[in-house]
Amino acid sequence: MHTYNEIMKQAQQLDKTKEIVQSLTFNEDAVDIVLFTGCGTSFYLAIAAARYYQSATGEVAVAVPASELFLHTDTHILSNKKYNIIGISRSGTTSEIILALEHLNGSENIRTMAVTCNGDTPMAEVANEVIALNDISEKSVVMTQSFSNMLYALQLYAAKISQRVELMNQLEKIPALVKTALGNGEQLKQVTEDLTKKRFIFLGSGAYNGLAKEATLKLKEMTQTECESYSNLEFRHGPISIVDEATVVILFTQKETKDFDQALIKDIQKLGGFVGVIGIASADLEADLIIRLSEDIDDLNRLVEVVPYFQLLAYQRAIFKGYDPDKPRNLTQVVSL
Ligand code: F1P
Repeated sequence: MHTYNEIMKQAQQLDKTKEIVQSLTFNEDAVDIVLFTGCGTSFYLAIAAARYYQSATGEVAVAVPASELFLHTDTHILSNKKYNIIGISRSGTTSEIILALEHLNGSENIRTMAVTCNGDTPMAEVANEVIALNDISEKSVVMTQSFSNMLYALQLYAAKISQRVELMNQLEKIPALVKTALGNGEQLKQVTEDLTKKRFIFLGSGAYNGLAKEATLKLKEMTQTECESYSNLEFRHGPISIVDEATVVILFTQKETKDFDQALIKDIQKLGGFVGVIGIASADLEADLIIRLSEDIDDLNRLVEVVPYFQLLAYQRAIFKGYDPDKPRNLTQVVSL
């Protein structure tokens, strides 16, 4: 059971990741835009990391799928701006990420960084800087601890660049919080073991939108369930029409969404949908399932604490339905063009 072991051992890896990032020195020369890129899970990670980076440092940060950078370069890259392009890839060998970095390398306005679980790859070779988490060698096809660890590494990187000690202090709590989260999988069983539920929707805004997208991918990869993700309040603008008794909506809440959560939950429940909430939630919030997280840490710093919940949701659902999470359908560990 590689997938299960890799999920359950991610807290220990986070401690190692912290040491690695803390031991590195980074190029801090100013750029106009920090662009995060990757494919699949690594692209969803890029979305969360970009939102975190911009909020932490006050610098402009965007996320673009790696293939877009060589297919539609002018759509994404301005020749008169300076970029730090941060490529994310567990394997460091995915075709599109290498093509993208090779395509952009050489321009005097662009410097690159690779964030990977393998520092001995063409991707790491091509980049100007590298964060290599070499201890993570996932056997599983689906990305689990590589996702949480590369996201954590990029949060620590942003905190370092910003020189904001309070961010670093909060991020240091993450390995312990993830350990606790990994012990809370039981709470998900009323969803994972209910086969009348056929459709899953994950709602997350800001940096949590990247997590919502990654949650859909985990469930798709491990259970082939059709699922969707939206920014929380976007859901009412059309997609809500698909809600019925077979629909589960998992809502990632944050301080900023608090005033809007209850009405959204009620609107979904009125249509027969089941709503699970993960995050800070006031004592009077009503939903079908609430996984209440402590307020000791800001929502943006706690991103990685939320990850085990949706990974375990996908894993438990796969096991309950009789699928083997180690052998996801139609997938390979590395995609080559
Ligand atoms: C990215 C990725 C994964 C996906 C599958 C194929 O790989 O697309 O998101 O789950 O396993 O590879 P990488 O570039 O991060 O190695």
